[in-house]
Amino acid sequence: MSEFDSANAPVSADHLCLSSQQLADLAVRIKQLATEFGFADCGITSTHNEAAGQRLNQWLDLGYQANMDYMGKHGTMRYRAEELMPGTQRIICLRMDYLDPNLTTLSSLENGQQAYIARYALGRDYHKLVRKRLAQLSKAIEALIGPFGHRVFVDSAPVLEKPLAQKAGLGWQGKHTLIINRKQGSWFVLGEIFVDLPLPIDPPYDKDHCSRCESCITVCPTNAFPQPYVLDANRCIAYLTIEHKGSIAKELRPLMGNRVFGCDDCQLACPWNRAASATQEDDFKPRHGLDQAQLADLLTWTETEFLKRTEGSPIRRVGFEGWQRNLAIGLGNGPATANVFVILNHQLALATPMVKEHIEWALDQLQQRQNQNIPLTPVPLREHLGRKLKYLN
Ligand code: B12
Ligand code: SF4
Ligand code: SF4
Repeated sequence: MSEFDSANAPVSADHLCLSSQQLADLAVRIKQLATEFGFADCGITSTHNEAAGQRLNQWLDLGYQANMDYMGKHGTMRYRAEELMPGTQRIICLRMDYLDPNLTTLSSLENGQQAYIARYALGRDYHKLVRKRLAQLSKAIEALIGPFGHRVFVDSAPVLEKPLAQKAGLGWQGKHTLIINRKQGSWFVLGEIFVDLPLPIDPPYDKDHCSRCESCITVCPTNAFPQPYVLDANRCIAYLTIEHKGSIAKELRPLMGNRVFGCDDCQLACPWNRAASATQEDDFKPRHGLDQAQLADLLTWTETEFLKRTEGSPIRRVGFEGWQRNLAIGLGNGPATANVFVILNHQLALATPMVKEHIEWALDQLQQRQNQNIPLTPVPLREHLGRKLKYLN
């Protein structure tokens, strides 16, 4: 029987009976369990997140959330954990790697006939996988100490996950705003368990290793950083291709290239990702050949096919109409082949008015490219990275 094991353990506040030594031992055990459940790192932090909350409010005031109204909807709850889950005393922050380093990445970005899908979205939806593991981890903690108050989150509620992860010691927020681990890069997702246990707190990650580097800002295709450490979602391709509903501004379309779901350029440019760690999860491996898919083939999917092939995938979030819109833009930015003209013209008759407008734009772009030899927009990453690129070619 473990020292935490007590068959009659009461719920919530009575856990305060655990001595500080028992709480310290429990924190160590939780971190071991986190590794066993596939997490790359785990840190524990307090609920205090006011400074990040103030910066969130500034960001919202500037309108950088674009149409993501949910970012401002819950007010202070997003940075005051006790308001989200009364009784919360600590937040256990975790991260899980998702990158398959054997994927061809840069060449996919450069191939105007291929669809580029963000590396996190090629396999199973991380929300499902991480949530399952967080629930298993919580159960394992419960097996040690008996029932306790807790709730798991993975991008699923108003939680400022990145500042919490930084405070829990998982890494620093880079100029591209994502959390980076100095040894393992940034190709991971975050999750949390809010608990009512007064566990010992880990020191925050106070260093910032960005230094004078500005690679992410330089390569961003749409110039989405008004200043370092601040992202304007209105211009971010990840926002446009995943969260944005309706028409995409014409001036941004040529800059999107073949990125049809999410964007990784700022992470690809980051020197701390040169030796990033690989995922241990088969669930993150590409499904349905999505890492090599041709834009034109994807545009021929019917809605039924879309729903079938994106089952359990994060791509579902964009919906069939958004998916078709993104593919039309990708095709408009690619080579003007006879096949592409045929497919776009065929889809024109079937499309909704919003998609139709994007297909017409794509046809116009291709026509112009054919007539006046408008060159394809180059991907600045290759030139930027030069010989520094060791993998993800
Ligand atoms: C909204 C959202 C988006 C939006 C807006 C992104 C953004 N940067 O805010 C869009 C749709 C664009 C997006 C894109 C992506 N996202 Co997203 N997204 C979120 C979400 C839901 C909220 C993020 C948030 O709170 N934004 C609000 C702003 C205010 O927060 P912030 O960027 O941290 O802003 C801080 C800085 O500006 C800082 N600050 C301001 N001035 C200064 C000055 C200095 C000197 C410093 C140090 C800091 C600083 O203060 C602010 C508050 O702390 C989180 C999940 C969650 N619930 O937290 C996932 C999340 C951030 N996304 C994630 C991912 C993976 C992505 C993509 C990589 C997906 C892709 N490949 O397409 C891209 C990356 C784009 C990018 N460079 O950020 C992961 C990040 C994991 C990691 N390693 O950090 C998260 C945590 C989801 C998860 N559970 O794993 N996302
Ligand atoms: S995800 Fe792409 S578009 Fe968004 S900030 Fe990063 S490089 Fe720019
Ligand atoms: S590319 Fe450079 S500036 Fe951007 S996050 Fe990485 S280290 Fe920081």
